[in-house]
Amino acid sequence: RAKSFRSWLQYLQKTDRLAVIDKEVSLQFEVAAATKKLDGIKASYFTNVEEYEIPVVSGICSTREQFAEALETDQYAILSKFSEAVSAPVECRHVEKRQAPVKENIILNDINLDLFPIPVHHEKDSGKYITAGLFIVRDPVTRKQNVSIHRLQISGKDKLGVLLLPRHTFHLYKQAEEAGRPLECAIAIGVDPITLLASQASTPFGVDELEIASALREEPLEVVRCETVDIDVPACAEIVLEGKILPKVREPEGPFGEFPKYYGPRGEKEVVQITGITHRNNPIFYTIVPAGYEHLLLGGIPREASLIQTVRQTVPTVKAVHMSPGGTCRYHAIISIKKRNEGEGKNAIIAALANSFDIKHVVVVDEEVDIFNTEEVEWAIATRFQADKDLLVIHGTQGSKLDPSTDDGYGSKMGFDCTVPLNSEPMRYKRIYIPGFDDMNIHDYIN
Ligand code: FMN
Repeated sequence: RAKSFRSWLQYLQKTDRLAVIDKEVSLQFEVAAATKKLDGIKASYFTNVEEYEIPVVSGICSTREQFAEALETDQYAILSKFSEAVSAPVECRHVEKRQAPVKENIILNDINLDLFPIPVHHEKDSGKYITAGLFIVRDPVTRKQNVSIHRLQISGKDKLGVLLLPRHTFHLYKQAEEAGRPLECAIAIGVDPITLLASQASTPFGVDELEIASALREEPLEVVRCETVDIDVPACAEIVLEGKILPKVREPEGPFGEFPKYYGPRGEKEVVQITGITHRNNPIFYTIVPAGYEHLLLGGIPREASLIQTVRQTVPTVKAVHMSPGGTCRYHAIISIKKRNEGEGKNAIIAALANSFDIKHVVVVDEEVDIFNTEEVEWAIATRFQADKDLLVIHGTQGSKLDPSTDDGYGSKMGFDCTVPLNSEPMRYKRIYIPGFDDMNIHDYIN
């Protein structure tokens, strides 16, 4: 069901989680607004987008349950399944161009991105943005590909502005630029939800996220070589833009409404020159509305998979981790542990802060607290935490540059150890309980 974008849409439709919107909608805010109204409830499929024959889809995975369904597992096993795939990637399978749906239409001349219905999402955005393209580049030395998602501003009919934060794609681009070369890239829009999630894996440099997608899918992902660049892309993608990031060229990009629900600033950014376009017959354009659950969870789940492993190295009894949506699924980590030794709560905080520079606040609770229930977590902070001994503050650290309360990322970190002291006398932290409550069916008592 999650092997291609289209099969996933069919599955959502069959299970009544796809809202087909036939009313004419504007690309300017209206697509984003309707998608946001349905966020976490249904995916949206806009059949009638102003001046376009091509439909727009958004919100294809906006709950944790949907990611679990795509991965054919349950919510609690997502992280272990994801971690296993990251540690054992599987090679993709190359297919002939004639077997690849994405090659049904090939455009090499008169490239014009106006062909596609690309939305403007938020009030102060600088213009139209592609937000859901897998950005694929290749390391010329190892020939391994790297996959991520980057916001892409439409800067001209064949030109995109791109935000490359200092991670793997940026590193490969800098290497190329220092050698005076462009970095070839391909942008695959409309891929299955598993491949989308795999693109967000936190991996060591040199791991190809498409191979992680193959491991997660439990069968090799079919890929096909591009027309104008030496890059392999998912053969079933709806649309592929081929191009190169130009060396020594920077142009204005932004502002753009980002995942923390603030605007990332306008600045001089790298530029992608488009050299070719391929797309399926009757392509569907896919967009992610920034800061929606789809965006947050896509980043959050792979981060959780990496976080639990890091914490486990220090506190083997870690039970669960949660990057909560209120913390943008990036800045807040909530961790439950079975504390066996005094001090392990603080050790878990330190491990979590070391896992990712994005993590800013950590809450550690005992294993019986449901960390996916924010009221339970707040209750643990309210009743199991004293600031003079349970608070850890670290000043002068690097965090997310998109957190407006930092000075370009420079700020502070904090951890709350809300675990109960091991030597506390038994009644002091005993939760109140009404015997029989759990097994009671209230409908046996009311009409
Ligand atoms: N990372 C960026 O550097 N720039 C972006 O504009 C950007 N936009 C994103 C948009 C979405 C919808 C999502 C889900 C993620 C975005 N990211 C962006 C995060 C990267 O795709 C992600 O951190 C990725 O794992 C980086 O991969 P890499 O370390 O292999 O380069």
